[in-house]
Amino acid sequence: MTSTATAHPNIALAKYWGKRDDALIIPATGSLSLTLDVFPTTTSVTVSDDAADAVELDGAALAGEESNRVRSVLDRVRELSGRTEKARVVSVNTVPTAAGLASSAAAFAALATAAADAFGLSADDRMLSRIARRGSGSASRSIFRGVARWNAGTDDESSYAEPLAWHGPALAMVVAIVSSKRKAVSSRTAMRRTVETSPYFAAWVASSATLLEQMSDAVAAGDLETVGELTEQSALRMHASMFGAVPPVRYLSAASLALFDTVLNLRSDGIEAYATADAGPNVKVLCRSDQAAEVVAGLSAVIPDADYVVAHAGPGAHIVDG
Ligand code: 2P0
Repeated sequence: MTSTATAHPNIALAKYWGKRDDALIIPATGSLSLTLDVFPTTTSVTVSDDAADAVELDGAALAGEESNRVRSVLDRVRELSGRTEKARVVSVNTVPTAAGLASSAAAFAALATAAADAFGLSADDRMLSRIARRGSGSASRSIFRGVARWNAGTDDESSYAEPLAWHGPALAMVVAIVSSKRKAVSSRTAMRRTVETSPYFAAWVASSATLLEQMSDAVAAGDLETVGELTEQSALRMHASMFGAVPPVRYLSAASLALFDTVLNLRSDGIEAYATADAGPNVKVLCRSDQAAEVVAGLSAVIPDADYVVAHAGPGAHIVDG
């Protein structure tokens, strides 16, 4: 039995950074994101009689830490379905892996969806979100289309994402790619270092709780200006918490900061644009769909050597075969 699923990356507007439980991936903060319509990952899971799970990513066999994360999702699906067979997993990414473009979110959302189907587990979206979370925290949000909120929770059952309705202007995310290089420090390592060594981590956690509620209210009101301003605050506070780690974690480059500056200038010219950045130097700019072309023009005039990709709100994870 083979099942194939596709999922898309999501970009957090209110960031997840730091865990309270490393094994179950229970986050220290809730988060809120937009699932995009670009860079999907497609994953097939075949139940097999093999002695071990086999995982292939973009044509190469996966071993070590990354295959352990795949196995933790498969183990959870086996546990919930009461089955013991192994699986063959074949995954194809369309985004540069590990460059801060959320490839793991799409990958683990697709894996959870395909694996549950292959093992005959009837899982609703909340359960799929919890299963995807075991592979990568941010994957809990890519189960859902458009805007989603991951409630931090306190245990496996209470830590899941859910969709939020958005009745504001149609949203776009301009992705400014300044580097597609694999990051030097994985987000998992960087998060742990921030939790363990940054004196700013406690302030990050405390301020995130308030910001998440403010952002959820602004989403319910369709208020892009407030969502956007909070998006920038969340990103910069998250990076500030990493700057305080020992040794410091610095994903933002000079080009990233130039993009943040340019976005601020676009705003003073009346374009609703708000910058965010994740575990890498690439910058994502939240804006109205009907202003995305102006945002690209404004950014590329100042930073011509970045690549720009316009994304819109995209679909949730779904099965693509029968
Ligand atoms: C996010 N990031 O909310 C944050 C913002 C990066 C910066 O979630 O350890 O791959 O697998 O749970 O989800 C990237 O980290 O980390 C991430 P794990 P994940 O999107």
